[in-house]
Amino acid sequence: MDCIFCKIAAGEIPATVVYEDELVKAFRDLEPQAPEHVLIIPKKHVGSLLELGEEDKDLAAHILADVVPKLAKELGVAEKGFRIVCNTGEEGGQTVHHLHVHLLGGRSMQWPPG
Ligand code: DGP
Repeated sequence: MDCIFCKIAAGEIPATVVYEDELVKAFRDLEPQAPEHVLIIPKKHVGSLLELGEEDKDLAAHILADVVPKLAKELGVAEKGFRIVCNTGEEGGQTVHHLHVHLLGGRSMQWPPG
């Protein structure tokens, strides 16, 4: 499968990796939208949130409950606050079809998003 994030997960394409374990990889976004902007991806290919299966519930919980808070603290944005975004589908603004959670921080976020 020709998936850029699968290639990053496999180390075939370079990325600035900030965290990695057996299930996920986190790396800096190529087009940062905030002073801190990292993407957290599952190493296995999951096309989007809509493709998470029953067997992926531990993976989803790991990303949200373990990796996001850990990285927010390590990146120094936990105290002031940060945003996570999971663009899904065309109108959701998803451009890379491998599930990824954006973690953005280091500036004040606006609402509503664009
Ligand atoms: P989304 O619009 O939610 O699908 O966001 C995809 C993000 O992925 C976008 O912010 C740019 C980033 N991105 C795309 N290709 C690469 C890449 O090759 N390396 C890195 N580090 N980020 C990428």
